[in-house]
Amino acid sequence: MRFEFLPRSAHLPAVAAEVLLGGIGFASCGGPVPGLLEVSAPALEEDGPVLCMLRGEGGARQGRSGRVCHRSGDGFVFGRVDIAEEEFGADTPTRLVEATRQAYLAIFDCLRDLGCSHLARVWNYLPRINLVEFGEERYRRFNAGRQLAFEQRGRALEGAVPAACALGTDGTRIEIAFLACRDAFVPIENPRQTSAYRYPIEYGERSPTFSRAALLRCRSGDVLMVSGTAAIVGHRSLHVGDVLAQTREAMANIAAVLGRAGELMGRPGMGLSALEFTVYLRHRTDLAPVRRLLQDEFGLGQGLMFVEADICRSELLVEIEAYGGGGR
Ligand code: 3EB
Repeated sequence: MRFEFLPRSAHLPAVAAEVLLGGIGFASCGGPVPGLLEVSAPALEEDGPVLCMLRGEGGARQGRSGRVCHRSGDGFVFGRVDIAEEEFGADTPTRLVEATRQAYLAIFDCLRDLGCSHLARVWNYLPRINLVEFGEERYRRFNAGRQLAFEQRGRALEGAVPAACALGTDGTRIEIAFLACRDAFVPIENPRQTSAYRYPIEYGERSPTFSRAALLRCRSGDVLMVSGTAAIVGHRSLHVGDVLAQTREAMANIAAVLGRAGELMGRPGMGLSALEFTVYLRHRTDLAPVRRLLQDEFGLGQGLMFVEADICRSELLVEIEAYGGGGR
């Protein structure tokens, strides 16, 4: 199994007919394709990748469990769920909490039905993530709903929690995709960062339930999924207002996660050049300078996908996630 980035020009239905387990497509990726979560955030480069695709090792079976559409095969499930908050009535301080909680309960119930209980990676996209409503930022209410669902299904709130990302969109629905596995994965934390599940209360009553990376043991080789990573050291945001310094700090965080993954596996970890990166930018005008920095200072060129999206703290301008391994 492996992740693969594809450009707009790829013939998606043909790709899907092969061994596509699932994927995340950014507007406008040319879908709809079975298994694909189409996210209401635009990919920024006309000739660059628009799709983060997960290629399986065998045929995939497709199904539905409640609100969740899923494709499964070979001990893995990729699924997606989207929910309109309006389904939960008039807007109140708890409506987003409830919508998020229901989305996650649907995921957990789907995993129980499929006998694939280890939730390894979640992609979270949320309309107007930084908007303060009823005196609290929407991201924090999202965190409350997410953590409540983990708690109510008796799941761990620390340790073996999924790698994740959480971004803001201009869309109208909460859009979530996930990857789960039959066998346990290796959760990885970052020695430079406070674990998100232990962030102090100043970041919200219920902390974000995610790990810094997840390592999957696959037949074709280990697959590493690095969570959305920003310029946070300890629990504080650094370099406010400076997108280039934030990009360098985020890359230093990813390098630290790679180092930690290597330590846990007892051998040299993957290098940055073995990864593909999705770079979320709050402002599309930052695309050229950030791309240049990643090229000049980190030697990256291929395997970069840029997406315009809001980051989950209003002072953060960039968030970077990465995928690697899995063989061909
Ligand atoms: C952070 O490190 C930055 O809420 O699922 C990164 C990855 C971030 C995942 C999430 C949030 C999430 O806190 C934001």
